[in-house]
Amino acid sequence: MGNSQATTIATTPFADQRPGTSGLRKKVEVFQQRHYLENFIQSIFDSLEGYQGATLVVGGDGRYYNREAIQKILKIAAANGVGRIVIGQSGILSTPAASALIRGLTAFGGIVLSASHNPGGPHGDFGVKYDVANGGPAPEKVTDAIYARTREITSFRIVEAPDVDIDRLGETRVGDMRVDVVDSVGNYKALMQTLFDFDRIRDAFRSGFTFTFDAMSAVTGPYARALFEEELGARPGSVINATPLPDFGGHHPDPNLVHARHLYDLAMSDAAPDLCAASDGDGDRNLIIGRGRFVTPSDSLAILAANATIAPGYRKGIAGLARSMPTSGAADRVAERLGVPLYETPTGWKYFGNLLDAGLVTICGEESAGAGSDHLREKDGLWAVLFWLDILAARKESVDAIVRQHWTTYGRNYYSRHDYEEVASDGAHALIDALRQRLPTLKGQYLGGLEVATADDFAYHDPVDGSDSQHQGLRVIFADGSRIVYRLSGTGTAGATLRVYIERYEPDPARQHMATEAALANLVSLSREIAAIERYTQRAAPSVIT
Ligand code: VG1
Ligand code: CO
Repeated sequence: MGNSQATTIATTPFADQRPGTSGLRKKVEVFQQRHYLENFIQSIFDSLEGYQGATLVVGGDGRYYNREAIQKILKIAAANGVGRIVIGQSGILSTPAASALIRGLTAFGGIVLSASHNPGGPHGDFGVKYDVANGGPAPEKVTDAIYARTREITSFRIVEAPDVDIDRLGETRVGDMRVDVVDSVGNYKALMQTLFDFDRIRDAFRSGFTFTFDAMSAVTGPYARALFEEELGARPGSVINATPLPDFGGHHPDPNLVHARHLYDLAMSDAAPDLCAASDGDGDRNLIIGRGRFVTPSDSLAILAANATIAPGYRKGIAGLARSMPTSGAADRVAERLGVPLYETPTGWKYFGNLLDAGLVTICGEESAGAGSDHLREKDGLWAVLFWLDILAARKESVDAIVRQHWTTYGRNYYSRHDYEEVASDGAHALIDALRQRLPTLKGQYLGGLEVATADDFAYHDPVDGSDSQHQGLRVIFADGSRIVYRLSGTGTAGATLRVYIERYEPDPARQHMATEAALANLVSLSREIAAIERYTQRAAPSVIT
């Protein structure tokens, strides 16, 4: 094969390379250890078959260590006989743009470098995720195989070659492998154009629709500028924090009410634009806030689904909906009314891939600010924002009016997630173990005046490939449909993060306008009592509420 300059380097395994909810995420310092990245990349190749001579896509969210990692990956890929690598210019590809590129090129797969919404910089986080040929995150059986390989690896292969100039567009070579540096934005923009009515959105901006998009100094800046300002005519300056920075300006590129507080404040102020939106470090999440109205991600998913046929790409209707288990049941009511199936999957986008590939679902989403459709196999932040823009342009109503009308029709799912971040890992696991033990005894009990209808440890059976995934979150479901869900995060890099998801359904329009905090107060205190959170975590209150 074309790897004449390849050398084999002896190495020893690292014990901590198990991919989590979305790839391997660790502190930058961990990735900088000698051979740490090399081992993981070689383990990916060792677990795959058929990539010799094939095309792979590589890119990342531009965070610190992105460039170094790409140079190493190029040399390891060349040594392993990859035929061609397509890289986003300067090594930048948003997670959805990488997915679009893999699909557009019918590539073998891709390596995406990101730790998403986690902070960046020399002391921040880094991550590596392998995407398969459908453009989606590798399924569990692949990530399990990669992890198994990392436990046994004894050597990796690498070519000695000069670094590639990844800032210059065009073709070059590493050893015998072809490398194409491509425009990161063009291909993605073309895909969006097939889904939404750009003329209609352009008209809305021309008629004075106002919009602020916060790229949070992360990967979506160049995409957002090209789409919203240059293509669709949003006022220059509508996209803020548009330059991707390796440390995201020292902030968490997490579009939620804590880390994008300034956007929330703007949306609630007298100077509020019609729509405020944001995305995360790697561009797959979205935040939607109308003037005076924050839209919970679970509601946003339901509203997009209910209005889907407005957008040209979905005019024919949707085949089905999918949501992760902790996501609220708002989408279920839309599915019911549309007469289409609703699939409930474990947390993480990798579980949607099979359903999308099989044509069983068209739109899917997660409570963690992720939504997407069968146009890709990743969640897609800018897609969600464009979808909202298209709906707003067509309906000519405010975000607030659309949300309220949705609740009147379908009922409101009050919803909140409480995160207890970076608690001691032992305590967090003990909490989950203890609650899991008690689940069978909870059914039929009255807690805080509410009867427990079911309490279980969520497991998922994939209807397409027949695989089973166990222990995907503990659910306490009450007779009135309220729910408390507990699970441990699979994306953190320090200690453990306990996520508690709290939900209550309110069908009565007269009672749909309470503050979420008040509407959920009883369930929130129950959530702490049931799991004895303070006893196990030494935390009386969560660190982040979204
Ligand atoms: C979190 C979210 C999950 C999401 C995942 C990756 O995982 O809860 O819904 O799919 O992040 O999103 P966890 O295991 O920490 O709860 V991203 O934008 O970080 O790639
Ligand atoms: Co992300």
